[in-house]
Amino acid sequence: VRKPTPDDRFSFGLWTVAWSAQDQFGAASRPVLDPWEYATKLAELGAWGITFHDDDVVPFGADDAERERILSRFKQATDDAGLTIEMVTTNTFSHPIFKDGGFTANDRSVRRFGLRKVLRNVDLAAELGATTFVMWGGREGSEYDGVKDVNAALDRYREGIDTVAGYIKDKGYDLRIALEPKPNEPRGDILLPTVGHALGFIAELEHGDIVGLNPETGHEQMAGLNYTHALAQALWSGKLFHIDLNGQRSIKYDQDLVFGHGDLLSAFFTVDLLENGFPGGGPRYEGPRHFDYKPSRTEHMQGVWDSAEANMSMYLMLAEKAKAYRADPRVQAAFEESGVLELSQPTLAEGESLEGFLADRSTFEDFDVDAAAAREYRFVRLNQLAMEHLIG
Ligand code: 3MF
Ligand code: MG
Ligand code: MG
Ligand code: MG
Repeated sequence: VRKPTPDDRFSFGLWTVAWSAQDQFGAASRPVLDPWEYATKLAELGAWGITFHDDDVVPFGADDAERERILSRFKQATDDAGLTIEMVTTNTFSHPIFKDGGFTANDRSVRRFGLRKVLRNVDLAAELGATTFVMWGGREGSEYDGVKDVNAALDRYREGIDTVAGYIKDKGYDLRIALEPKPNEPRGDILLPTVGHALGFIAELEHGDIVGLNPETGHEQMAGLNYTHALAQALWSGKLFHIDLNGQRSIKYDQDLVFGHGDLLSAFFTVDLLENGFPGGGPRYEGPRHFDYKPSRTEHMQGVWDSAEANMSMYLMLAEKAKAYRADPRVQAAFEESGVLELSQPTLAEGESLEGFLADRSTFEDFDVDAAAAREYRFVRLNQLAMEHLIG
C-alpha cells in the first residue's frame, strides 16, 4: 500500500498517539512525550492534520503565561511540520470537578465553570484556524436513573450548546460545533447516546444551523448500531461535520482499535460511502479522515507509530478496494438488478396527483402481488461481489 500524503487529509487526535495506556486495571505502559514531538512524527508518517483537547497540550490549571508559552511552542511545531490544526475540542471529563458532567452537572457552579472552560477554548480554536469544534460530553449522564432529572439535563445541555453556538456567531468565527454521541463509558449512561438521539437534540436548538455531528465508529457499534448507516443519516440531514474513525468488535467496552481492525466488512462500507458516495448520488462528506483510536497497551513507542500508520494503511487499502468494487461492471449490473438505483426514483411520478394515484387500479386492485413478492433482489450476490473485492 502506498504511503499517505497530505492530500489524503488524514488527521489524528493528539490524545490517541499520546495515550500512555493507563487503564482501569493498570499503570501507564509507555512514556508520554512532549506534544510537539507527536506532531512532528505524525507529519513524517504522512498525516495532514492534528486535533487536540485543551488539556492534551496545556496542563489543567496552568496560568495564562504558561498556557501561552506551551501553545505557541505547539503551534510552531505544527507549522514547521506542515500540519493543519483542523479541529479543537475541550476536555470536560478528566478532572474530578466534571465527575457529574460539564454542562449538565447537578451543581450549577460546575456548569458555569464548564461553560467558561469551553468558551475559552472556542477562542483558542478560532485563533488557531480550526473549523470544527467537537464536543463529546463524556460525563454528561448518570449511573442511576433517579439521580438525574433528564428533562432538566437536556434543558441545560441545550442552554450550554446554544450559548457556545451563539458566542461563535457573535464573534464571527468560521467554526462549527460537532457533537459526538456515545452510549456509555465513562458514565453508566451518557446523554445523546447515539447519532439519532443527537440529531433529535440538534433540531431543538436555537443555533442548530452551526451544530452537527462527529460520529465515532466504535461508539455506534457499542450500541449495536450500524456506523455506516449513522454516517448516511447524518449526511442526509446535512449534519456530518466531522468523523472519528476507529475499530470495535461487538458490544463491549470501548476498544478504540485501529480503523478496520474491528468490524472489517463494516469498515469497507464506511470507506465506500466516504470515498464513493451513495450509489444514487446525494450529499458527500468532504471533511478530514480523522482517527480517534488508542494504541493498545501492549505497544511501546514503536507500536504507537505502527498503529498510527496502520490506521492510514487500512483506510487506503479499503479505499482502493472500494473504488474497484464500484468500477466493476458486474457490480454496476447488480446495482441495476437489485434495484439499488431504482430506489432513487420518487414513489409518486412527477406531477402525479394523489387523486390520480388513488384511482390508478394498476398500483393496487389489479397489481400482481404474487409476482412482486416473488421478485429476486439478489442482494446476497451483490454482497458476495463486495466480499470478492474485499478479500478475494
Ligand atoms: C471518547 C472519545 C473522546 C472524543 C474527544 C473529542 C477522548 O470515547 O471518543 O476522546 O472523541 O473528546 O472531543
Ligand atoms: Mg471514543
Ligand atoms: Mg472509542
Ligand atoms: Mg471520539
